[in-house]
Amino acid sequence: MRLALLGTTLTLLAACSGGKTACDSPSVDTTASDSQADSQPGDSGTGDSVTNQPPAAFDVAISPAAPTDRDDLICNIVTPSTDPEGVAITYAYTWVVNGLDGGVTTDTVPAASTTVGDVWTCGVTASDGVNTTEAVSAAVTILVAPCLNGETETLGGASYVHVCASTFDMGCTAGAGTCGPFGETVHTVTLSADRWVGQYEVTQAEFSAVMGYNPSFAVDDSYPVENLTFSEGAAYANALSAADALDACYTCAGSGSTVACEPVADPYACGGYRFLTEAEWEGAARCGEDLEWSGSATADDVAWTQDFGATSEETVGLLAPNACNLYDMSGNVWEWTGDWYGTITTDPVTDPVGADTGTIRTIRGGDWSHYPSYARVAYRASLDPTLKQTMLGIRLSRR
Ligand SMILES: [Ca+2]
Ligand SMILES: [Ca+2]
Repeated sequence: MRLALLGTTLTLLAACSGGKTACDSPSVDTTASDSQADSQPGDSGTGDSVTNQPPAAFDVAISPAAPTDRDDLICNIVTPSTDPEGVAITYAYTWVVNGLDGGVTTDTVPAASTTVGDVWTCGVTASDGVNTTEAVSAAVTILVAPCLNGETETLGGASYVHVCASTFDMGCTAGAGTCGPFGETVHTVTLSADRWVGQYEVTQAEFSAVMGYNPSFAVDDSYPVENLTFSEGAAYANALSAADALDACYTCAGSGSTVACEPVADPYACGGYRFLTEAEWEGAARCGEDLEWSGSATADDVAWTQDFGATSEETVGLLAPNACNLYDMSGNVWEWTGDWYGTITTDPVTDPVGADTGTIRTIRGGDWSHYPSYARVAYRASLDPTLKQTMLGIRLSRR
């Protein structure tokens, strides 16, 4: 009997030799005539000798095995199936996410379709054209991608870049140029959290759209907003926080150009939009490099300064960015930081906040009207926070 079956099988195989289409013919099943105990689930036909066996068992696995939301998911056939009759196997993919149809029918789920916390499995059906055999992968859970310096994200309607937690030397380092007279003491700073930092100085268009007025002296939508007090900038940050239902990082009274704002006690604990601390500003400006200006050892590559002979600030983002994809950290307009200006010592510090109290706040980055030396990453300056300058603007940050 086995011999007879084998003979029948060989006959059918020969009939299939023209290719898959021939084997798919219903006549394959109807030509068999006897009733076999070795009938297999998935065999079509009428309980006959079932010479057409389903594809052999096979294995599939998703790579990477520990994906993040930055990875495509790829369903790999680890051990291919084979068909006992030698018919070419075709595979069909069904992805399941969190127990529901994932809506993907190819071997790849693009990263853009996954979300942190999703649990994905890949089901694959091997077919010989008549019979099918299925394999299901192990489940993978989408993890949070590790911080990547310079990765961009739109927050509050503006472009931000990721600046990852780091430890770096701040102040008068080897690459920091001819150090200024204002306490650029070299010390090691640890910033313990990743942050999103505004890719550009806040523009006049962005500020006026939210605040309803433009305090700037040289008016142009694409220019950085300038000529505003620390508090006017803080009020703008609070407005963005309110729009995104985040913590307010400032306590403010009044409105418009006469608003008065004070920062919350611990800026690092605030979830809303705020100025960078001085250490955060320099860490972002350096972005792991030791260059005199933010992104270059040559000022004119990256910084609008007096070198260009301009009569006002420039459109943001026209020169080269630094390693974190940040533009105009050096030059164009100074930027308010959140710190009271204070003396820096050589002690290593973690998440520093500047002086406890003060009357002047630290500003950073130099501007279009001053020498390039003011735009050095280590250069420290300060201003009474109730004052405003046509060469002083803002850049915001949030966690
Ligand atoms: Ca088969
Ligand atoms: Ca700047």
